[in-house]
Amino acid sequence: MSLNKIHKIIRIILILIPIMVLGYLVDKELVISGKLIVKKDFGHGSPFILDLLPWQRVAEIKKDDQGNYSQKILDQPVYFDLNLPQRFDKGTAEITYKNDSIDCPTLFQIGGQATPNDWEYAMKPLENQNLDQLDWPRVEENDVVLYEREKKFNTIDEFLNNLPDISKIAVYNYKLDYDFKIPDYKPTKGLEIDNTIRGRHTIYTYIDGGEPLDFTFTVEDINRHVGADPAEIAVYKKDQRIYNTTLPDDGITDESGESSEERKIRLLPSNLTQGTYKIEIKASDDIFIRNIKTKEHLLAFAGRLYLADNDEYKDSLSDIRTKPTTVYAKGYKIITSAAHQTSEQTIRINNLTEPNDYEIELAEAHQQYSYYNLNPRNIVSLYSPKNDILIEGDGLFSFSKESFFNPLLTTFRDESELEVLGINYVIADYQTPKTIDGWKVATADFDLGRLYWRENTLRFALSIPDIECQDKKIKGIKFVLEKEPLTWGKLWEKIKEKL
Ligand SMILES: [Ca+2]
Repeated sequence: MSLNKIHKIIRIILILIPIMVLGYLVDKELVISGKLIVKKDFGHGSPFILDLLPWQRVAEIKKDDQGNYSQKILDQPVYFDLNLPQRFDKGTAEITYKNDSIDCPTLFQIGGQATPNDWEYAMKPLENQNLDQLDWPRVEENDVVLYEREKKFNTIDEFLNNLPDISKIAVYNYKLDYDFKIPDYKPTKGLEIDNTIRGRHTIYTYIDGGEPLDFTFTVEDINRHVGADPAEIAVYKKDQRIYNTTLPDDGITDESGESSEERKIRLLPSNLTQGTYKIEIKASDDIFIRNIKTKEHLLAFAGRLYLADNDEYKDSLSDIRTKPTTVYAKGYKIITSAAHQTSEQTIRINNLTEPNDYEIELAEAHQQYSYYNLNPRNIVSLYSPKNDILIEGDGLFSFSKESFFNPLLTTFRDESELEVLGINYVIADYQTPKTIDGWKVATADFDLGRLYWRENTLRFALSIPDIECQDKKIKGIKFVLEKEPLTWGKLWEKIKEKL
């Protein structure tokens, strides 16, 4: 080879290197293929998947005899950030972990933060041993599994097209499209709730074809906390938002504790068809709903009910009532807590005549006290002498037996409950984790467009509700991220943006 030729080759190489480096950097930034895989093992840091937080809830990272690094979770939930060069449309999370010394069936979930509120996560199952242990005949298609007490359907479609009575179906991580109808429903003159409730609530109601959906909320803002307190009320049919209205802040944004005049907000969407409607009230704890008047007579609060008729608020609300309240509740777990020291009290479940009737002493404010309903088919009464308590749970609450109704599907929890509830079918979007070299590998898919992005960062939570009775170590976190691949035209636009 002549010297000239060698010079030429060197020159070409010298030109190619910066082009390749530039290409690599551009691809890293723009992800031209549309696909990016990021991983964290616990032996090394990752620029994409940050450490588990808060540090108090995780042990030190340890290396085992096989050279695997892992981190034990001491308390839950723990969080981590996924820090990406840009936004993606879809993501599959893959968690590699071990369950050691388990004394309870494990439930392990991952959630993506879904709104700016740091408590709102879209949760997906990683492992549910209660479901893994269900030994009914099953039909599996793609990621969906249908369990049948007695074999009847051969495909998922056959089941969906011939849907049995929804009271016989339990769902798990599955959105079942169904219409809840009350066959003998008759409109009445409506109802009025003259109890004060505080902050955000979700209400279910029911109308027939000719009946209007008509609600009037009387609202007061007690201005205990700094900031504006708008109240947004939205109406949903199935998951579709069909109406919303906002009551702006009362104009007082300091924490004077001075309440403004009562204001009314009316909800009257038109042209609605028969069925169940969900009313979501988004408001801070400064917002007190003093009264609800409606043309409907079925009205159930879901998940949360904050009773507020207590002297605690008499400086702000001179006409606050302090009469005891009875709430009717259905659900497996009912959690109560006193909001202040002055409202520490003893709650009564039912009349104390049956073995499952109960008294719950709310001995300490803010502490949660749980009641487990052994027969979740039954409605229990919950008597609060002083109010100013937060009632939470997986079920529904109402202020009278007559207004109670349950339009919701049963969520699968464990097999023992299925018999009591008369459930014959369980449908789930779920896959049992694989076991590889003694470690479990579980995946969950996310529609990243539905999660809350801060710049190019997403936050995830790992939830293990029964952490006390198990020992869980995480060895790896991986994400497969996807978006539309970049075409040459789009690529040029992106490059121009960067220039
Ligand atoms: Ca205000």
